Amino acid sequence: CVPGSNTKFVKITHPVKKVGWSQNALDGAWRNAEEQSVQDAAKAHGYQLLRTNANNSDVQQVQDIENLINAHPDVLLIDPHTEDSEVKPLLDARKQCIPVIVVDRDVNESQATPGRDFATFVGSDFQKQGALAADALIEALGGPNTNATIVELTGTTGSSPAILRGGGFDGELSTKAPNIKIVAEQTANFSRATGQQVMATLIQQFPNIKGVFAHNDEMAIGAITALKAAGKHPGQDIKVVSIDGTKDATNLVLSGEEYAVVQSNPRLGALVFQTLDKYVKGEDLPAWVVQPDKVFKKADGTAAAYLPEAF
Ligand code: GYE
Repeated sequence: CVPGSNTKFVKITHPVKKVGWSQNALDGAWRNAEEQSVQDAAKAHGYQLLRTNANNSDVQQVQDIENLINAHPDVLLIDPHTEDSEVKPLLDARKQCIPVIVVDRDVNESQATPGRDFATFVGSDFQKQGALAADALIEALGGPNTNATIVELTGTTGSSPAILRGGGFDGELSTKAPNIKIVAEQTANFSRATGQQVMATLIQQFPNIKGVFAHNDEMAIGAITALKAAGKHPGQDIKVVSIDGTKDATNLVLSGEEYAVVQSNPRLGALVFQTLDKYVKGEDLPAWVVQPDKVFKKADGTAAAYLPEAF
């Protein structure tokens, strides 16, 4: 690879010592657990980790990645805030012969291709998570023939988990239970406080809804607070399902206020560094290294069994 030559695929031929890591935010249990697992895995491998935190800002993350490129790491790990915004600095890394592994959130693969522009994507199947959440909510509401209205609290607009969880959920719902209608889809930026605010407004507008799907646990927890403040009884008159598997949400499943939590395992570090090792050895990588996830409910004992390892 010759820097500036626009080489299509960067193979590293020297041992890895310095790893750049661009984190999109550190704003809650999920991201803290992910961050910890990346740091632990880097340490276990004896790598130096150059860390940045973009605080949910695309402008900041683009700058962070450019700064990391200037520090000449042997490899760069990027967890992009949104699908499109970090494509440009990712391609800049490639031009500087620095291989990139995309972690957790994907980039828009019509603009950057795994195996050519970056080594691979390591992360969960967000679309499947969305479909699993729909299956759980359908079950909670009484099955495929149920007539009901629900609302969807979406994650950060333009982020791969928000796009794919939304698509997976909406597709599964409309095919499996066409009479359960989504009356509002509104973003709450993966945030508990925003989830509470948005739900407080939605429950006034749509007092007869029977279900809530939140793209992450934090928003569901905020929504449950708002629903109770509005006189609703989550778990009884309104069923709530969300994604992540935090300790707080798993406890709400056990207390009955949430019906189910779909896992999105944040502990990606070990898998990322295993993948990096394979890459350094010259092994062919798949375009996507999938992190498998489960569903946690109260009735079947899965939530109680999972709780000790929740984050
Ligand atoms: O669901 C959310 C966090 O990218 C899958 O980011 C991750 C999401 C996670 O803010 O809680």
